[in-house]
Amino acid sequence: VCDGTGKEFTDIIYEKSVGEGIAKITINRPERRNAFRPHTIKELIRAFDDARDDSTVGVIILTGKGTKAFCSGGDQALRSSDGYADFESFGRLNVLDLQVQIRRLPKPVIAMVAGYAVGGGHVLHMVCDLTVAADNAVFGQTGAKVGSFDAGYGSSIMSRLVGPKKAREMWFLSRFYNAYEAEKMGLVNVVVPLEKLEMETLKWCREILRNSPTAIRVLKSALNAVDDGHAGLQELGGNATLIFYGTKEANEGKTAYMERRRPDFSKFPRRP
Ligand code: 2NE
Repeated sequence: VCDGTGKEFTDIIYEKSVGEGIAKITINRPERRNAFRPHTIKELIRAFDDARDDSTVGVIILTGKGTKAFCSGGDQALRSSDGYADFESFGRLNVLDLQVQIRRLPKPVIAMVAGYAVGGGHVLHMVCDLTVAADNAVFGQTGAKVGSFDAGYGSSIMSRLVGPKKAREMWFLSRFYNAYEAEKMGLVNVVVPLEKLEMETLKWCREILRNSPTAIRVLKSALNAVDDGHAGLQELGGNATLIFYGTKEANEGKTAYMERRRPDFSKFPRRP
């Protein structure tokens, strides 16, 4: 459980199942219902970076320690006039960077939710590709109650998931919804008994891992492309380039350049 720099994580647990292709990242602040501080987010970003770069990893699980909470959002005790501040004299909203990282990560990220997924913790589960919920899960946005909001992905992705009316209800009323209500609203993929949560999540991981990694990579970027605008197209376009580089046609261009000759693309078809 190291971060690759030899330092142990304090706010998260990072595990990889050797030979299976699954990485599991657990927010480890159960005494605060897994509320995050800037340091927690920095560790999460490092772990997600590692899971992205590790070609043996095909699926990533994001979860919270214990059964009481997935994540209760930003640690309100550390909220300052310019974000959340822990060991620094200025505040940060670095959870927004983490949201973008999860969204652009070319591998599926599954939120495994037991207990509360509220506030910024609710947004984190929404930016994950899939959500497997325990029957004790509770979902909601508390922003309007505690004087906060997420006007980025927290609003736009929610509106896509549950529709514009329900999204307004969630944000304006700050209600909590149980797992079955969340499933009905389209917020989660499946609800299972708490004791089966991990087993069911692993089953979903293994089903994904049986499938083509490139197909999944392109599909993830395609499913996000319209909503993510230029950044979404760039992600999708990057995948086209990645695949094109593996063709003889692309290789002819590079080889010709290296051999200081004119490229000969005449043998490559101009497909209808
Ligand atoms: C999560 C919830 C509903 C759980 O309730 P319950 O009754 O199960 O537990 P309790 O007693 O409220 O919490 C246990 C301990 O965890 C702390 C509590 O203060 C308590 O501490 P002690 O009294 O034992 O010392 N705790 C829980 N959540 C915390 C938090 N977020 N920050 C700091 N301490 C927290 C209930 O605890 C709850 O409603 N929590 C607050 C949820 C919330 O409003 N989150 C912030 C939303 S804003 C946000 O996340 C955000 C954003 O809007 C935009 C950008 C970035 C972040």
